[in-house]
Amino acid sequence: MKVTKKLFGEINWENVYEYTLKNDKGIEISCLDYGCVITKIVTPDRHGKYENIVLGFEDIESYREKSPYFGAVVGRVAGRIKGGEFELEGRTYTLANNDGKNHLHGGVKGFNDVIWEAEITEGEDEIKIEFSYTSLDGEEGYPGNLDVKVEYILNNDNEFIIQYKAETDKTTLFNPTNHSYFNLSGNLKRDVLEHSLKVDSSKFLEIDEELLPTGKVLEVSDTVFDFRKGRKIKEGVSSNYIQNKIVGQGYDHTFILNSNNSEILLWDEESGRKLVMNTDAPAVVLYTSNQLEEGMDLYGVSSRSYLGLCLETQIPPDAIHHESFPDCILRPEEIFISRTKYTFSLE
Ligand code: G6D
Repeated sequence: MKVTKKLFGEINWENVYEYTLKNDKGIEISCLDYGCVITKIVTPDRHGKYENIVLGFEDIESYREKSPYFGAVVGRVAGRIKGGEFELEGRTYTLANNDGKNHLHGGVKGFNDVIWEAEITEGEDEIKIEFSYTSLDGEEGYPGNLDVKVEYILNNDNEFIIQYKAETDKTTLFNPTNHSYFNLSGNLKRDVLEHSLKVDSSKFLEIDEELLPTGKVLEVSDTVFDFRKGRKIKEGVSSNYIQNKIVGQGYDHTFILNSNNSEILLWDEESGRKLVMNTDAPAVVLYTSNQLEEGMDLYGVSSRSYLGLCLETQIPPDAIHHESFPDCILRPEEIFISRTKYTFSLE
C-alpha cells in the first residue's frame, strides 16, 4: 500500500493537493482535498492494461469553472430541492437557487467547491484519507453548524469504501453522495452506451420537466428502467419512453433499492472491467451524462454526451417535500453514517 501527495494547484492562494492511494495489486485512487474530488481511478482490463475509468480534469481551474461535479462529494443535499425552499420545525428556510427555480447539489458553493482538511492513515492492508469540513450555520441557507467527515478507504481486496459521517447542532438536512462519472472502457476510449448495468431495484421515481421527482413511484417492469437482470445503457438512450426523453435521451433518475444492502453491477464486455457497488443508502441516481458539455479536455479526450455515467447512492432527491420518501433530516442527537463500497474486478 502506498500514498503520495502532490500539489495540484491553488485557489485564492490556498494550496490544493492531490493524493494517490495505490494498493499492492496496482489499483489507484487519486483525489483532491478540493471537493474530495476523485480525479482518477486506475484499474486493469482483461489484458492487464492499467487505465483510468473516471472522467476528470488535469487542472484546478477546469474543476472550478466548468466541472459538472466530476468525482466530487456533493452536499449538504444531493439532487434538487424544489423552489430552493423548505420548512423544518415550523421555520421556512430559503436556499441558494443554482438550477433555474430550484436548488441543486448543495447550491452555488456546495461541498464540491470547498477545500477539506485531509488526514491520512496508512495500514498494512488499507489506506484511509479522512476529509473533514464544518459547514457553518446558514451556509447556502441551511440551518445548523454541520461537522462532516468523508473517508476514502482503499484496501488490498480491490475495495474502495466511501463513508459519510455528520453531526449537527441544529436540526438540518443532509444527503451526501459522490458524483464520479464512470467509464470502464479505459482512458475514455469509448462512451458508455455498450456498458451493462444491473440494479437491485423494482421501482423508480417519476420526474417532471424540471427534473424534480413528482412523488409518483413507478414500477420498472416492462420498461427500459428494469435493470434487475442487466441491461445495456444504450436501450434507455434510444428509448421513446417519455421519462427517457425529458432528460435528453437517457437516464437521470432515482432508483429505489430493494434492500439496505443492495448490489449494483456495472460491466464492460470489451475491456472485461466490472464494478460492484454495495450500499446502505436507500436509493441510487443513474445519470448517463445525457447533455455533458461538448469539447472539454478530459485527459486528452474531448467530452461529449454519454462519455460517463454516474451512480450516486443517496436518499431520494427533494425528500423534504415528499413524506413518502426516506427522510434526509438530521437532528442534533443523531449521527449520520452511510457507506458505499466499490469493488473493482474483471468479469
Ligand atoms: C444535470 O440533472 C442532471 C443532474 O442529475 C446532474 O447531477 C448534473 O447535471 C451534473 O443537472
